[in-house]
Amino acid sequence: QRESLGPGAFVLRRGALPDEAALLSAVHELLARAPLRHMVTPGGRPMSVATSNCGALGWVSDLAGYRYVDRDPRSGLAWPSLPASWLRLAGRAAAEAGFEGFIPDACLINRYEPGARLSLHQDRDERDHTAPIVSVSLGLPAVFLFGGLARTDRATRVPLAHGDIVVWGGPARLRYHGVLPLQPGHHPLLGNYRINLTLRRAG
Ligand code: MD3
Ligand code: FE
Repeated sequence: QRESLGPGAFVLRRGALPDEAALLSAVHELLARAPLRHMVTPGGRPMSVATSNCGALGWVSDLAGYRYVDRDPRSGLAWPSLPASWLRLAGRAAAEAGFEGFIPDACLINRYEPGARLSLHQDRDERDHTAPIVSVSLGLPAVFLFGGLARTDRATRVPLAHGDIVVWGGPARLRYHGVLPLQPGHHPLLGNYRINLTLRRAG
């Protein structure tokens, strides 16, 4: 049931399906407290993906750069806590992929509407790259681009559907990755959106 995407990267297809209702109700509660927003890249362009966070730390981007901060810059309040059930889900998924003892302290919530995309990048703003990242896909399907350690390495395309969990760690942790523009569609629980949760150890 664990499918390898290469060294250190594993998909647990539909692994979050048993928790879909609880995950979505928690997402909606969290987003009421820390609303989605289109962050601006250091180059000054608003991202097509809308973002929020929960956990002790949250990822932000603005004209000054990318970083993790302990407060939502919009409200000045601490980010909402990471739900305990998400910690358990992330720990269980990481362990299934061979990464024991994963305790995330940050979760990015990314929302894609049709046309939204994420260009190839590395996740290197976390302090310790030995911890894996666990991602949970909800709603409309997307095509994930999985590149190499250099930006110019050829990327493979991985379809990700509602409920899929992916764990990236070890030799996969610093591989370039992105998401192709979301195709329009309708999902019974999320309408025309895709939501991706990425659980990380940032601090
Ligand atoms: C592979 N998000 O928020 S999650 C991101 O679907 C991000 O929203 C995408 O990339 C999304 O930074 C992809 C999967 C993911 C996350 C981190 C990775 C894949 C990764 C780090 C290294 C390699
Ligand atoms: Fe990323």
